[in-house]
Amino acid sequence: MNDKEIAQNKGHLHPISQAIEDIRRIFKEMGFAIVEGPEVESEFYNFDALNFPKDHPARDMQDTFWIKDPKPINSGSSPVQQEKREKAEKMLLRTHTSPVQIRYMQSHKPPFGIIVPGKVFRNEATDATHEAQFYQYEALFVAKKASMANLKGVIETFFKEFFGPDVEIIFRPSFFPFVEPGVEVAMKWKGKVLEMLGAGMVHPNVLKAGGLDPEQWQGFAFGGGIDRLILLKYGIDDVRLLYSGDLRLVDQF
Ligand code: YSA
Repeated sequence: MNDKEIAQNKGHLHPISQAIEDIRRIFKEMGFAIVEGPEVESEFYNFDALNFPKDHPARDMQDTFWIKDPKPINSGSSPVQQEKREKAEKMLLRTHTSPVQIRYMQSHKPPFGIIVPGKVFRNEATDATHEAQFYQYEALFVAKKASMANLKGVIETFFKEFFGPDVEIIFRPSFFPFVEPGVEVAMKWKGKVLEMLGAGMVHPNVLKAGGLDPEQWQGFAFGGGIDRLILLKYGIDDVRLLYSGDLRLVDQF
């Protein structure tokens, strides 16, 4: 067997796993802890606790994979038990990694900074920049004082470490119910502007849902697409190729 054949047979990490390793390393160096959360989530953590109004379009069947026929959590039939059961039974495949923000705040005392890489799911049509199952990385920082300047600094440091010092990123205003103010970060890609992440200062209602007093604590958060980081870093044309199992793509990494 020649050297090339030996190298080919050795195997290696998939580019998504490599990107997750890079993300973990870069944020660890900035002092963030690596955290995970469940992929099957409750409507409460995925939407309610994140300040999504009841009628927000993101809750539509088109965006969310709801879990069918969940098992009853108790068998009582009083109105209170029925209401509890209905609330508890609405389960889904998480549409973003943001529910881990609430879970972490509920079980940890600030100050803290966490990074959550993980799989998410959306019931939507796929194209070159959209998959129905893809990866996000979520960051949450909570302390007595936190500012948009801190948020911008952390995001810029991450992009420079991931892409190299000359990377160009665009900050522009955006809206997410769980932050105020909200921004997004985009990059130029194939003559278009491609959204890379959503971010902002944690909304007081979200701090409250996490059991924290917004008079005492401030925070910033962001959540970005890992697949899109890979598209731009390696010049891949279509996110769907990452899930195709085609070794001609995977073996290039
Ligand atoms: C916003 C503010 C915060 O304080 C914290 C997090 C966020 C992000 C929010 N949770 C969210 O999911 N926003 S998003 O729907 O715009 O997705 C975030 C990123 O995921 C996008 O910028 C994009 O990079 C990626 N993404 C979204 N849908 C995708 C996708 N990547 C591949 N396929 C899809 N279908």
